[in-house]
Amino acid sequence: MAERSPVTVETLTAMIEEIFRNAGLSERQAAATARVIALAEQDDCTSHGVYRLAGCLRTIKAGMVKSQAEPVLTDDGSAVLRIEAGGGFSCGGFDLAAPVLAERAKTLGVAALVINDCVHFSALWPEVETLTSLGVAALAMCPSYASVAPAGGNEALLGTNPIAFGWPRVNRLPYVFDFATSVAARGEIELHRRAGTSLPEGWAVDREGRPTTDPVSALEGAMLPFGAHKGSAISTMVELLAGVMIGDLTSPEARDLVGGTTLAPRHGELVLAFSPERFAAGRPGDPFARAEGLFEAIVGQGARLPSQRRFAARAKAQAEGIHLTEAEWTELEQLRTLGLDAV
Ligand code: NDP
Ligand code: PYC
Repeated sequence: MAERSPVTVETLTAMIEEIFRNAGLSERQAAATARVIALAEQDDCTSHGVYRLAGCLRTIKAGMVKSQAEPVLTDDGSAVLRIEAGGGFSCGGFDLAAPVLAERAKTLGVAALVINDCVHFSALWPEVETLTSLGVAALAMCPSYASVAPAGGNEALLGTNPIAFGWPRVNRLPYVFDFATSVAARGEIELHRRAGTSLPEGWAVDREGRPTTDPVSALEGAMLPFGAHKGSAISTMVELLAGVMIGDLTSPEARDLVGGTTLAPRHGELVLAFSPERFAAGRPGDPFARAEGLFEAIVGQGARLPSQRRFAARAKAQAEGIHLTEAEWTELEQLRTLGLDAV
C-alpha cells in the first residue's frame, strides 16, 4: 500500500473536529477538543493523541458527555475564576477562561481557575503553554479515575493525577513539564496492550496485588505512583486541591460515577497562574534572566529540559507534516464514516 502523505496540524484538527461535530458536539467543544488531540499527535504524545478519539466518542455515545453544554465563566473580580462546564469536555471552558486568568494573575500576582463538572481526558501541557504564551507561569492539575494504588497499598484508589507546570521564556519556547503522578499515564499501558508489548518492571500490580508486566493484568489491577511515597503524596495533594477543595469529584468518586475506566472521567480541574514580575518586584534580579541561568546550568551538565523531545517532534511535524500510522488512519477513517456506530 502506498504510504499516506503527512498532514498539517490544521488539517488533522479539521478532520477530528468534523468527527466530533458529526457525533453531536457543539461547535465550541468540537473545536477545542479536536485541537488538543491534534496538538498531542503533532508533539508525538501518542497517549493523548488520535488514540483518544474513540474513547471520547464512546463517552459521548454512553451519554456521559453533555454534547451541547456551553461553559459558563463566573468572575466576581477576585483571584478565583470558575468555569461551570456543565458536563461538557474541559477544553472549551479552559479556552474561554485562559485570557481572563492570565490578566487576573498580572493584576493580583496570582489567580486560580477552577473548572467544575467537566469531562477530562487531555494532556495538560497545551493549557500551561497557552498561559505561558500570555506571559504568566502556570500550574495545572486534575484527578482522573481510581487506577493507582497508594504507596504501600495494592488496590486502585488514586488517579493517574497529572500535574503540569510552565514558565514563560523571552523569545524561546517555555519551560514545561507535564506528567502523570503514576509511573506512567494509563494511556501508555493501553498502548502497550494494543501493541502486545510488556510493561517495564515496577509500573503496576495485578488484581491480587502482585507485581506484573502484563498490560492486561495491570489494567485489571492497579498502577503504581512514581517515586513511591513521594508520588503517592503528590497524587493525594491533587485529589485534595483539584477534587475536594474545588467541590468536585475525587478519582474514586469519578470511577464510581462512570462505572469503570473505559470512558473519559468526569471531575474538575485546578489551574493556577502566577506573575513572576509581581512576585519578584522589589527584589534583586530579573526573574526571567535568573531562570535562564538555571536552565543553562541544567543543560550545561548534559541534562535535557522537559518538553525538549516534544518541541523537537513539533518542529519536525511543522516542517514535514504529522506522520500518522496506518492504524491511526484506519481508525480516523472508520470514525469519520461510521461515527458513533464505530465505537
Ligand atoms: P512522560 O513520563 O512521558 O513525560 C513526563 C515529562 O517529563 C514530560 O514533560 C517529558 O518531556 C519529561 N521528560 C521525560 N524524560 C525526560 C528526561 N530524560 N529529562 C527531562 N525531562 C524528561 O509523561 P506521562 O506518561 O507521565 O504523561 C503523559 C501525558 O499524559 C501528560 O501530558 C499528562 O498530562 C497526560 N495525562 C493526563 C491525564 C488526565 O487525566 N487528563 C492523566 C494522566 C496523564 P518530553 O515530553 O519532552 O519527553
Ligand atoms: O492516561 O492516565 C491517563 C489518563 C486518564 C485520563 C486521561 N488520561
